[in-house]
Formats: sequence, structure tokens, C-alpha cells
Amino acid sequence: KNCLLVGAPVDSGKRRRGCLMGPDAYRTARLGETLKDLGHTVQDLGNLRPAPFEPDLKDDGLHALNETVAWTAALTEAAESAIETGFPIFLGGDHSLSAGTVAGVANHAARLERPQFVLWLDAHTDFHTPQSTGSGNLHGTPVAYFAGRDGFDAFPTVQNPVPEENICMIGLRSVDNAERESLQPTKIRRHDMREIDENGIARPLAAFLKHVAAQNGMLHVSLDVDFLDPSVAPAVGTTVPGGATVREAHLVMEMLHDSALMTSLDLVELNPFLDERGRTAKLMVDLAASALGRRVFDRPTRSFS
Ligand code: DIR
Ligand code: MN
Ligand code: MN
Ligand code: MN
Repeated sequence: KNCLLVGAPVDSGKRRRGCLMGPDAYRTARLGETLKDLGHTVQDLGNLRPAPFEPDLKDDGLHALNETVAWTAALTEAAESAIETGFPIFLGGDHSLSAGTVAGVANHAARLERPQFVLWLDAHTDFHTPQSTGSGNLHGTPVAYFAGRDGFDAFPTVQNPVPEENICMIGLRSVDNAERESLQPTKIRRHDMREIDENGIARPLAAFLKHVAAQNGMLHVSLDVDFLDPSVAPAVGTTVPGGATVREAHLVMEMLHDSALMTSLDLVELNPFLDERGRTAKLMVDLAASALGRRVFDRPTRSFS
């Protein structure tokens, strides 16, 4: 693959600061060199900047709305053009960045007349609207945005919303009441940690990958650090106990590689200010490596269709 590293130091999606250091932490943890060693070509496109915006002077209800809208505009454009030339890996930055990256890659898929799919690996559903959010933190809203829910009038209009049945969430264990009520009637595939405990993580993922393959879809994967258990990934502002183990997360990534379906990737919510000597950054780099072909032994290619 031609891997394009796109730095997205978005730090406006929540009040606790530090995600702006994420892209450089991935570089320091040798993401680029690691992917080159796996045989990929790697281009680091540097860090993006938000479109011009009016400063967010006061924090009433929604935190840093103008800045987050400006990032969404810049990221939509950047994602749409990056995916033309390679496999973009968006280095976050908090999860509000996925409003733009998914909207952008979905525009590209629409031009190719292929359906866009999204795998959301997160403790949270991020299905709030700017009206339903209790925290006012817009990193809790990107799925609602790219799925085309109402209430995002301040944001760029989503040209190609991702259909509900094309979205799969795995790792869920912290869902606010308003999110649960709006999510439950939808066709979004949602797999909470209880289901993973009972059935394992491979089963729901294999079913989703089969669905993507059957429709010749483009697959965007959005990996939130808090998908992982805080004991192995402490560098995130919203830790939730009971998350994915190191092996569960690697298995997801290894299956994604074997499927050959993934077309773009977000690494989000890393807050290096909270890390322990780069340990979380290194785990995220190792997970990206598994998704891009690192393996212990060769295996026969696996078909999910
Ligand atoms: C919470 C936290 N549901 C909120 N969301 C997070 O603020 O809306 N998403 N941390 O990743
Ligand atoms: Mn998230
Ligand atoms: Mn989360
Ligand atoms: Mn949330």
C-alpha cells in the first residue's frame, strides 16, 4: 500500500487538552518506519490546520464549536483528496476529527459508485447531536454527523451520509441515555462488551466484513484509544474500565488485514500528556502494524465473502 500519514492535531472536541500532541507521538513511536518495514511506501503529509474561524470566546454549552466546524471543513477536503492517491491514516487528534475524515472518504466512494462502510472501535457510540450532548464535547457527535442526523446546521452539509446499515460499532460500554434512545431504533450494528465477553470479538467482525465484501464496499476504520482497556492504554481522557484486551484488539486488526477490505484508518483520542513513556502510542502503532500486515507466521488468505 501507499500509506499517507495525515496529521490531524484536533484538540477542540473536548475540554481536556493534549490530543494536539497525538500526531507527533505516533511519529516518535516510529509509525512511518514500522509501515515501511512491512513493505509499504509511506508519505508523511505533515499536519493539517483548521479552515479560518472566528475564535470561540466563551464556553456556553457547546465547547469550541467554531474551531471544530473549521476542522471538519479542512478534514473533509483533505480526506477526499488523500484517498485518491493512497491509503490515508489520520493521526489524531480527538474523535471529532472523524466527522471530517468519514464525510471526505464517503464523497470519494460516492464518485466511484461504491458504498462506504465504517467500523467504529470505541467504548462510546459518539452518536450525540449538538442538541443532545450533555457534556458539550463535540467528540461525542461524529457518528451522528456522518450518518446524516439533523442538528448539525453549524457544520458543512454532509454530501454523502453513511447509511445506518453500513456502520458497525464494537467495544461499547459507555452510552449516554440520549444516545441509547436514538441509536436503538436504527440499523447501526452495535456490539457491546457483554456480547464480546459472551461470543468473542471475531464473530461480529467477521459478519460485518462479509457484508462489506458482498457489496464491494470501501471500509473506513476509526480506532479510539478508549476501545482498549485502560490498563493497557492509559493515555486517553475518557478511560472506561472493561475494554478490549491487547489480543482482542490485535485480532480485529489482523482480520482487517486478511480481509483486504480496509481503505482508510483513523487513530484517535491519544493524549500523550497522559501516557506512560509512550506506551499507549506504541500499542497504537503495533495495532496499525497488525492492520497493515504484521504477522507471526504467514497464513492462507481468508475470504469474507
Ligand atoms: C460522552 C463521552 N458520551 C460525551 N464520549 C466520548 O461527552 O458525550 N467519546 N468520550 O469518545
Ligand atoms: Mn470516540
Ligand atoms: Mn471513546
Ligand atoms: Mn459519547
